[in-house]
Amino acid sequence: MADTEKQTENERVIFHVDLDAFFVEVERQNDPSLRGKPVVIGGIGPRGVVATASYEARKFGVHSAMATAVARRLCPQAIFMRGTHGLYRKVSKKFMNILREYSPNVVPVSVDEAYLDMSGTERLYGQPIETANMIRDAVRSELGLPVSIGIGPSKLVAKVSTEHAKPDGVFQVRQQEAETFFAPQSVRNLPGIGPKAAEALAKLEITTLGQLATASLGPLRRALGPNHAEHVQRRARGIDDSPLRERVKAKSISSETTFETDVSSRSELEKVLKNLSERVGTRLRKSGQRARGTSIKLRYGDFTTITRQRTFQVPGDGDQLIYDTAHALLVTAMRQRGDPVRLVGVAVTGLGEQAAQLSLLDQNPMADSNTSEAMDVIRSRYGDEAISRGSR
Ligand code: TTP
Ligand code: MG
Repeated sequence: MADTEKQTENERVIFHVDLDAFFVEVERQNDPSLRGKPVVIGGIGPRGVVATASYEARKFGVHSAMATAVARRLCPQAIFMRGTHGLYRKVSKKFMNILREYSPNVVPVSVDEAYLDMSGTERLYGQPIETANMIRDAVRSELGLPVSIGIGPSKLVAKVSTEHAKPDGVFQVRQQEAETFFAPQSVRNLPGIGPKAAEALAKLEITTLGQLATASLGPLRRALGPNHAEHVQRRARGIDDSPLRERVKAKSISSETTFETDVSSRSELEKVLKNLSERVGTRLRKSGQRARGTSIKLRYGDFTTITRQRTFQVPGDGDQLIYDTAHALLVTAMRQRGDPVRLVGVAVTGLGEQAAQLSLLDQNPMADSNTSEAMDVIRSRYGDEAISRGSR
């Protein structure tokens, strides 16, 4: 007993704070008639993709990254709208500022999500659950938005707890409970396990975190890669020692495609470039950042690789801006060398808050992001796009 208490005392207290159905709830603030109804926000054109859905619409199976056409079939009575991206960014800033009143260690991870280190704040605020409810009340009264908080001894456990807190709740898991709490859950609930990894694990008949935690390492290494297996297995047991601020935010976001057979047709390359630009744009907007420029990467049949980069006049996050710049780079590169291409990649570079602030000077900063929304091609949350630190 004494041991357990001591262990609990030494535990870190991490909050994972995540707004509920963020885009929808912001729209509801503007238009209260949307409350209580199924609402879907995303691209509304034929290729549109759902950015988010209200919990009323989720009951019908609608979710982020689904084709809007499918969402319409599942829930035809829902209200479909493109949303107002500029507003979400402003609300996001206010949200982060509220969180900063409760902890000096706030690490935003996306527009509506942050980790807070609340270790040792009991004297100041009381028990973690009470503190979490104070924060929720503050967000509700200052922004009118519902928010959920997961509490854990690590970022990992806090994040998984949030899924159990939602919507509009709090959920705490202690270190000693973490392994048992994780065991029955699907491997997909472990952050970092995407559809591909889940598929590889399913082939080994591993579908739950409990099975993953006890699987033999040999096959696991083959399925997940030799460097990942042990790390993933520790996480499946609810173990995560990573510091709150792991690394600086991604300075670039990139996505690339390798062709089965080398391509020299300009129109085909343009089509792929457009698709990659949209993917990268979606990730960029979800991260709440703006970019200073775009780069493209071309690998030719003989494996020589070139990259070309161009800075935007004003930092931005719109698909059209990214594509136009990438396209200009492609045209120039093809003029210099018209050989068949094996791989093409697009990246946005120079991401950051500063880029976002600079863009406020722009007279019409939101125009392009709004159009992009209708074009958003949102893959799964842990899709195969690379997020790199901009070393190239
Ligand atoms: P999430 O926090 O993942 O989703 P959510 O806030 O809508 O719902 P909840 O947290 O209650 O599950 O993402 C925050 C916002 O980011 C979301 O409102 C819309 C946007 N988004 C996308 O544009 N594309 C996506 O694929 C995802 C997951 C989110
Ligand atoms: Mg959210």
